[in-house]
Amino acid sequence: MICVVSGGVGAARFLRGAQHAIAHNKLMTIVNTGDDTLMHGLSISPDLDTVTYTVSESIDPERGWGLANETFVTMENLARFTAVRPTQSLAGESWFGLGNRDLATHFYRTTRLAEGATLAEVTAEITQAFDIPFRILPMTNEHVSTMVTLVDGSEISFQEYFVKLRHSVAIQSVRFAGITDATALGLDDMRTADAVIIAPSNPIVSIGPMRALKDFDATLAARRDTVVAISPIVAGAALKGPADHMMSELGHEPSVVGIARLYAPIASTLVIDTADEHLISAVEREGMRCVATDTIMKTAEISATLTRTCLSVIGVAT
Ligand code: FO1
Repeated sequence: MICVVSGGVGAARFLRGAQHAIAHNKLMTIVNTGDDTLMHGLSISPDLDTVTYTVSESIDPERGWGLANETFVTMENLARFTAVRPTQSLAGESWFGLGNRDLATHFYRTTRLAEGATLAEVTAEITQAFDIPFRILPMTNEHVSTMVTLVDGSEISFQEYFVKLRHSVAIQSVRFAGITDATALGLDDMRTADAVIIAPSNPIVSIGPMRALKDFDATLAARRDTVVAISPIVAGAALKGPADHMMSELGHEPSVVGIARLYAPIASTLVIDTADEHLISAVEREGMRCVATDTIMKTAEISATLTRTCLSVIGVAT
C-alpha cells in the first residue's frame, strides 16, 4: 500500500498520475480538511473535492477547482439580495464561487452529514459516485478550521484569506481551530504502508493541519526512511497559490531548503524540480536525501513518472 498525504491542486495533479503508476487497491490518500467551510448552510470540503474532481477528470482545468463546463447562475442571482441584506448578515454572499453543477456535491455532503454520517463515510460515497478507484480519506471526521491572522492583527478564516482577499494581504500567524478535539484518520494506513508520499502541497495550510493532529508527525517520524516528500516550491516560487509568500511571512525560507527544514523530521527524502538541482547539497545538509526530476505535472504521464521516481528513490517497488 502507498499512502499519499494530500492538500489541494498540487496533490490532486499528483494523484491523477499516481493512479496509473500504482495498482488501485494499493493506493490511498489522506486529504486536508482545514480549508473546509460553511457557505449558505452548505458543508464545503474544497481539497476533498479538488482531489475527487481532478482524479475523475471532471475538474475545470483552468481554474483548478470546481467542475468543468460549469455555470454560476445561482451565484449571479444572489445579486438581487445585495441591496436588502442587513449589514452584518452573511446571507447572499457571492465572493465564494459555487458553480451550479458543483452545488450538487455540497447538497449531498450537507444532507448526509445532517443525517449523522461521518465525513469519511460521505467522502467514500461521493468518490464512489465519481468512480474513483482508490480510497480517499479526510484527515479527520471532526471540524478543524484553518484561521489566519493578518498583519493588522485581525483573524479571518482560510477561505476569506484565500478567496475573498486573494491571499494578497501579509499574514503573521496561522492556527488550526478545533485541532485538539480532532482525531486523525488513516494513522494505521500510514503505519503499515510500504511508502508514504507527501504531495507537493502548501506545507503551512495544506500539510500543516494534518501535522498538527495528535500522533500524525510521530507516526511519520517512526517510519521516516520510507517517507518521501515532493517540494511544492520550484525556483523559489509556488506553482499555484500562496505557499511561497506565506512561508516567508512566517519566517521560513521560500525554497527547497526551507521545505527540507520543515520536512526533515518526518521524511528521509525530498524530491525537487530540476530547476533547483544546484540546491541538492544544501537540501542534504538539512538531513534529507535529495533527488531532482521533473515535478511540473502538466500531464498525468509526468505525474505517473514522478510517482515511480518517488518510490524508487526510497527503494519501494511499484
Ligand atoms: N477558489 C477560488 O480562488 N475562488 C473561488 O471562488 C473558489 C470557490 C470554490 C468552491 C468550491 C470548492 O471546492 C473550491 C473553491 N475554490 C475557490 C478553491 C479553494 O477554495 C482553494 O483552492 C483551496 O481551499 C486551497 O487548497
